[in-house]
Amino acid sequence: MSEERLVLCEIVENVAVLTLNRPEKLNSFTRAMAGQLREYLDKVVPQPQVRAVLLTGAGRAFCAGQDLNEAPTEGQDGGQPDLGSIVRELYIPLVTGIRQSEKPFVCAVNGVAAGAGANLALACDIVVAASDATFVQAFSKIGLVPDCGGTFILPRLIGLGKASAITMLAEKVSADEASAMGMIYKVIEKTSLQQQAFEIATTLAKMPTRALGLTKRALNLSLGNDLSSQLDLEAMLQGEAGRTEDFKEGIAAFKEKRVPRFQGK
Ligand code: LHQ
Repeated sequence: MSEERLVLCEIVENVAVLTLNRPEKLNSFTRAMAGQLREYLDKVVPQPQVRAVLLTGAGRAFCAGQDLNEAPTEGQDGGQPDLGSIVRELYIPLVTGIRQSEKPFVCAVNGVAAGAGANLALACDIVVAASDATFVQAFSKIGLVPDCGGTFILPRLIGLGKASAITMLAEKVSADEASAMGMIYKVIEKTSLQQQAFEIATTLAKMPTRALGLTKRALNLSLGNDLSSQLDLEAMLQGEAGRTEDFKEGIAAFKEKRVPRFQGK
């Protein structure tokens, strides 16, 4: 990993706090920054002491997407550029890393989230945004198509009509509008965003981690399943949840009328 810390990572109260850290360039993604985030997703998030993840940005932006100074307009041989290989190498591992992780991800969108930055935020499980944050599907403005799963998740979150409008027009969507259309969970007053987002993450980190992970798996698979497959899947996952220590603790705490102490096992 390079010396420059383009993504900060600290583990606090079982929460891995990942902060995109190129504030002077609105945390836009260079290859190096994407590599550092991927390394944390691969090596830190799976650690047992990490029971929730909080993703946010340093400075006034969450993330302005791909660093356009690093976006090639021609290939190495002077021919056509291959942006598809950049998407495959840099971005697909980030989105799959978030979606396939069985840890809950909270995203605190602290300012503008544009292009790949917007869709990376939407890949997280619980997305909260500062009252002055904005979301821009900036791709069409530069002749590109949405990536990072935007064409998958947006129609599911906000419906095909609104997804078509915001991706084609590339208009800024305010945090309030994003919340009203179901794109994000909620809007938080700017000054308390980080504290409240951290509280959501620590709440998750004290919950039955395996059950949350299995819930995420069920929600992921629901996007492609029919009802009967999903009902079978739920039965299978309930079987797995029922074999966890946290289930035993949850039932014991209920019977003893006390607060459960979940261990994430
Ligand atoms: C930036 C960027 C940026 C570099 C602001 N890059 N410097 C996948 C595969 C391969 C190739 C291409 O892309 C992709 C996926 C994608 O993500 S495509 C979409 C890429 N992102 C964009 O098109 C967004 C470009 N940025 C903007 O539209 C605006 O900067 C937004 C709306 C994000 C914020 O506007 P303002 O608040 O007015 O800030 P600003 O424009 O003044 O930017 C501040 C600085 O950040 C400025 O640098 P400077 O040295 O002049 O102060 C910008 O150049 C820099 N910056 N975004 N993506």
